[in-house]
Amino acid sequence: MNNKHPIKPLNATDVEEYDAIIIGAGVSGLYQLYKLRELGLSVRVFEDAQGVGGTWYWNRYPGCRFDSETETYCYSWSEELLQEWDWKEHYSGQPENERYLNYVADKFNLREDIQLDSRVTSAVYDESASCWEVQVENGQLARAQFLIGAVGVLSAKYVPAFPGVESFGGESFHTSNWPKEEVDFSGKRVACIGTGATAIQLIPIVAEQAGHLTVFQRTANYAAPCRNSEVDPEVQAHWKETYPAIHKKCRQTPLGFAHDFDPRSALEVSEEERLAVYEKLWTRPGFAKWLGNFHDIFTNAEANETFSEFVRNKIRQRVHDPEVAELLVPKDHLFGSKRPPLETHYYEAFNRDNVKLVDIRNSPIQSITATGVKTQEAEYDFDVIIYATGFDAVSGPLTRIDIRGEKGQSFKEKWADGPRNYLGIQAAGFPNFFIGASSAFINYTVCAEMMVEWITDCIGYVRRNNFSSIVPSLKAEQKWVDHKEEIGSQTLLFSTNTKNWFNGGNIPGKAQVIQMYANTLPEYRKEFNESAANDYKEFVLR
Ligand code: N01
Repeated sequence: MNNKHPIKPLNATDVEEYDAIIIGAGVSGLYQLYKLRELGLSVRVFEDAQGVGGTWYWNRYPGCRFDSETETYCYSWSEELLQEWDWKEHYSGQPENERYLNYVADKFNLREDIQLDSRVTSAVYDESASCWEVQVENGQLARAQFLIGAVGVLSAKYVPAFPGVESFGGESFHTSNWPKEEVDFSGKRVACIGTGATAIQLIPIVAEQAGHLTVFQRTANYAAPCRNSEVDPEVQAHWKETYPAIHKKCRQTPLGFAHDFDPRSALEVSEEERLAVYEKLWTRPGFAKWLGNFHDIFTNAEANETFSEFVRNKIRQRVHDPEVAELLVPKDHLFGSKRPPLETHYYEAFNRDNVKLVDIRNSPIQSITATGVKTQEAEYDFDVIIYATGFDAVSGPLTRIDIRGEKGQSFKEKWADGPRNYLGIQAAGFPNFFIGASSAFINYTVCAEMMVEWITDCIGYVRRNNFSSIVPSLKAEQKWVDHKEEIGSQTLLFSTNTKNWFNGGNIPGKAQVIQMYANTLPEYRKEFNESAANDYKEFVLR
């Protein structure tokens, strides 16, 4: 319960009325607005930020970029947009991604329905009227039959509760709340806490600018070369000619990308052949090393170990100091059991004289002091501390809003032991509330588009048939939760042995369960389609 913003009683007089309210103007929210307007609905989007873009608005730290191939990570839903927009890089950077989403907002006149700087603090379902009443931080109230939480999966930042965080006298930033103005690191003593995908993008750039950079690492990661480059005009033209085929392929591959797994097992070829395959994969850009690899590195630990060891040796070759190299070599998990970060000169940063790696696995951070960081073994002074410490993922962005469903039940309490929903899209007891953030992993854009389109069709069905509400049955929800667990237990990526945001293990005290749906995208789409084709029979329509 958010005491700072107590829920106002329903039936207040100054309440705005819409058909649908969307929380969030990121990749999902913008497309959802476009689709619901197409359906003829009056829509209001409330966005916390001062601009559109979601992830690509907030994460403006140096080095932030797509970790996925640009031509497969952009919107696929407007041929006109695809033809108009020229991408600059194969792994597009944050500034361009933010410009792109602003261009989308302008091109489709979306801004008139978006209210920026408007953080939603609560949403209460009014059973008698089958509608939601939403309260914004400024006290504004709005009601709508449908509520869509397009809040993203990685938007609730996580800062560990180190004692003394507030006492630090220098500048400090969380990577997902980075200032718009350039941060000047020149001559400064900088700390970076965390070595996840975000830190791995940021560290090489800050290392070049800072007087000195100290990196605090708890867990080493398998970072693979991004091999980003500019898009040649011929490639751009080819994309434009073949976008329908590129995006069709993304919709058909297991993980939503234009990569194909090698159908062989890593264990059925000779060691010589296996190494030759790995060397070739290593020269390719992006996720090819992961998603173009032998298929069983996803499911078979022995097969995966052959590639994990290959990557460990690549790290050892790049880092000059053998002790530092060994610290950077992951030994407690397998390659791809977390989404592998893509890097540019990450390991070389640790060869610089002005960069120091501090192992906080064996000597944890005890506190943040007025002047820096205190570990079990030493104290360090800094001018700047960067928290690259990740997110309370998937459930965090929703549970920080006080959402109340039927009979006043709290969404936060319902999800206390992990996400409970049907199809990743609706929760029993919360009619007309749709979770509009990617609930399958890997290519978030492909998944987000699929969910937006399903939600739109579902709302269209409800309205055409004069129903007032739709909500999954408890039975359907339980079946889905069990199914999600079973599918998740079959892949190394979601293994609960590895503590990461996919399984809630990165947040102390958070229930460790699979947060997302680990099935292939075609299977997921089939489940969506079947549900709609069967007149939403797993749902209660009133
Ligand atoms: O967050 P993370 P991230 N003491 O949770 C450390 C997406 N993404 O922002 O591993 C000390 O991966 C933590 O240590 P450990 C992508 O999907 C996409 O980097 O828990 N350290 C870890 O090193 C990615 O998966 C792009 O031991 C602490 C780090 O903080 C997701 O975002 C780019 C700590 C957090 O790593 C999240 O990545 C970047 C503590 N108490 C990110 N608590 C694209 O390119 C945490 N840490 C699209």
